[in-house]
Amino acid sequence: MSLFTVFYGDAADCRDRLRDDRLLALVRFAHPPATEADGRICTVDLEALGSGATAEIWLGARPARVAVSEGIYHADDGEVLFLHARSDEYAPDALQPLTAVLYRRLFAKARALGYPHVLRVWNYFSRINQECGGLERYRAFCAGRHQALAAELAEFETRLPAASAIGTRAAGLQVCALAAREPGAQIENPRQVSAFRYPRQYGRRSPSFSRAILKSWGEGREHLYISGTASIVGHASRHDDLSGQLEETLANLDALLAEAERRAENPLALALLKIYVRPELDPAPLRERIARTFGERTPLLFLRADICRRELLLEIEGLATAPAARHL
Ligand code: 3EB
Repeated sequence: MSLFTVFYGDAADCRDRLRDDRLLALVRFAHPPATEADGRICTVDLEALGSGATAEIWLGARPARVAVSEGIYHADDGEVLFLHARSDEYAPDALQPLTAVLYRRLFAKARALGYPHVLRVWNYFSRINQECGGLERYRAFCAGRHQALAAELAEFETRLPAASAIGTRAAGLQVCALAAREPGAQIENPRQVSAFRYPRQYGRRSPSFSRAILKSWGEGREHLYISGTASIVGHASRHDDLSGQLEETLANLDALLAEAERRAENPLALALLKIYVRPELDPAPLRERIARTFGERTPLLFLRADICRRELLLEIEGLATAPAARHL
């Protein structure tokens, strides 16, 4: 049985993609963002760097059921559900309640559609490191997310989705998510303290996410959704230079993949990597080093973005797949 796929492409070809009735979503990275009439296009206000890849395409295994209801875009192919929503910010210091409400709405929608298990969430909002009303906006976001997930999840610590939380320039909170009918399995990184157990120095409410989610879609089809991974060992940020942070991040990805392989039915291989780099930095050395590590065959998407801890310069997320889940 075939499975939905996700791959990188050029947003300039999106007209062709939109003719495909299996399209679940086309996540376009562009600064400044253009407004799109087609709900399947989700524009994220981040500048893509370099060679061609400016969009992430989610393609169902069969024709998608697509709708917008109660302000939430959703598309499913019977097996997987993609959700997308955004909330305007009515005040810069109200990110906590805004996040809590948007998360509750997303989870309620996923549940109502028959996909109660949220596997993976992408969070985008502006001024991520800025203090507003005495609280850094990333921490306000974490507090709101914690509040919602504590209410939504019966087994909070073991059922957290994989996630990324990224700073954009556009105002408003934007959330994309992937959900399934049956749960995935939590994978934590042996080199890192679980984010949901970070000590209080990183915020009153710890970041509620799993390092990765290993999802078996049956018949040997497995996906590993890898959360944003950065130069953190234990709970502390390491290195103040880009290349030092990159090496540590690669070691973290290695350890996480090894941990997942122990739990997977099949060998996993990296299928996609997305690299978020601080806007003021030159990503060229990163590209070389990453291509050297993973081979020219792993598609890479570089984005200029802010990272959730002030001192972090880059963050890498990705998807790894088992052979049966590959058909491209
Ligand atoms: C970290 O490991 C780095 O708050 O959703 C990475 C991935 C990070 C997701 C999130 C934060 C998040 O703590 C930052």
